[in-house]
Amino acid sequence: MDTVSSGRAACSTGGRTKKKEITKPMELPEPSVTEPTPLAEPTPPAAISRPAVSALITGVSGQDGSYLAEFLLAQHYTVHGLIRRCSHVPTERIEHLLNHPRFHLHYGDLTDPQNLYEVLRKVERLDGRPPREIYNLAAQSHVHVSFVMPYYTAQVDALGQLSLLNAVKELQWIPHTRVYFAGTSEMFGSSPPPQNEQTPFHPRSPYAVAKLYAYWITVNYREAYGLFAVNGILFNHESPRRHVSFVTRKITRAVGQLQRGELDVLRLGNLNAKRDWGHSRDYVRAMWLMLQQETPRDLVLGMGESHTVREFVVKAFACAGVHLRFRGTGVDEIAEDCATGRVLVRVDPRYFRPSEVENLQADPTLARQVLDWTPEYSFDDLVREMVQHDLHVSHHDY
Ligand code: NAP
Ligand code: G4F
Repeated sequence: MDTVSSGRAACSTGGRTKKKEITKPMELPEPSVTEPTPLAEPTPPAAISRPAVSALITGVSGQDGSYLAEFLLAQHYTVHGLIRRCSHVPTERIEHLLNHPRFHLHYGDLTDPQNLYEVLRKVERLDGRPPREIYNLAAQSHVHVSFVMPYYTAQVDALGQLSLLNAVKELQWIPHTRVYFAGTSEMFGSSPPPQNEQTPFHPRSPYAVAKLYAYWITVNYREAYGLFAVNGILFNHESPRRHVSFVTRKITRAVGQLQRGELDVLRLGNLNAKRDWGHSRDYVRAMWLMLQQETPRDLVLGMGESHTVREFVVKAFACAGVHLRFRGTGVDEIAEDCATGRVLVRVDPRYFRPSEVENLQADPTLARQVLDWTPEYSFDDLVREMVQHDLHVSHHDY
């Protein structure tokens, strides 16, 4: 799979460049991270000018977490982010926010319920009240990796949500706090498209099975305890901040690498898989909208159109002025530059999955009605932005 074959560890910090790792370790600004030893004690709640609204984001260092933090800060929220303690502090996507006066990071891990509970208490102490919104975006989010690490994936993606919901309940925050859970179109798995809120689930990976547990435990806490908790069932969304182990960013990064002579050929798995790809910026806005509704409701969010991986490849290369011609079938399929005949893309079975999700296409009718949500980015806009970014930035691997 991508993370392994590129010589990097399978953990989500693995995609970052060596250059960054060997330079002086990045230091988090002291006041922004809660550490085990007492820091300069934060201003007591009574003395601070109370923020109107505060939110906690788990997975704040990820693609969606970083865009959501930006979005909420722009809406004048105080934003608390849960961040993992790694040997390499994973703040590349949120570096520009680290000195923001309303942005606070707390070390934590979804696999540690006690820690999660303590972080929540700390957030309450800092703000003088519970956060109004919690967005649980943290996950082992790579489908292929979930086949290699199914137990770990279940701990983070399934039990992590249980720990979070339970902490909210134990802290008696249910009347005050709304919870968003990052569900996924992967839960539909082999159910034929278009998929909407009525479509039966048929997960095809340990990742999707774990997310399905989290989906149902969220429904259960809503029904059993009256918690305002919702599942966003989101189809694929991408951006220049997407990790390079996902197919879109792998492709757009390769367009730049091939042009700069840093790569010989792009090796991909299933070119026939279809996905409904949108832009992460549009989707984090929808997450927020879901928590602003009068009643909690699980919703499908997607563009309503799907494209094969092959189509994404063609469009991405075309954005860089390279026109491809495909030849052959199955593992012998290749794509060559029409102008030069150079082979630029090959199929590599190492990227095939033990069980695949072949066709995802959202029917987002309900969400568009309920949330009045219209994506600002088209599929073409998305591909263009990602390619432009990767043509000009060779070192930002995230
Ligand atoms: P991502 O870029 O992979 O980010 C995942 C985040 O979770 C990172 O901040 C990561 O921290 C954190 N994390 C991983 N394991 C953790 C743990 N044990 N404890 C605490 N934090 C942990 O994912 P994304 O694309 O932003 O997606 C956000 C969420 O939406 C995920 O739950 C994903 O499964 C779900 N989702 C995504 C899509 C999509 O197309 N993007 C679609 C549907 C659902 P590090 O930085 O330390 O690795
Ligand atoms: O980019 P992908 O790895 O994303 P996938 O599996 O659809 O999962 C993403 O979207 C989900 C929402 O539907 C999220 F829940 C999940 O967290 C993640 O964000 O793969 C997309 C498709 C697959 O069919 C895969 O088999 O592309 C195919 N593919 C073909 N070649 C490849 C490759 N995928 C990857 N990662 N690498 C390849 O070389």
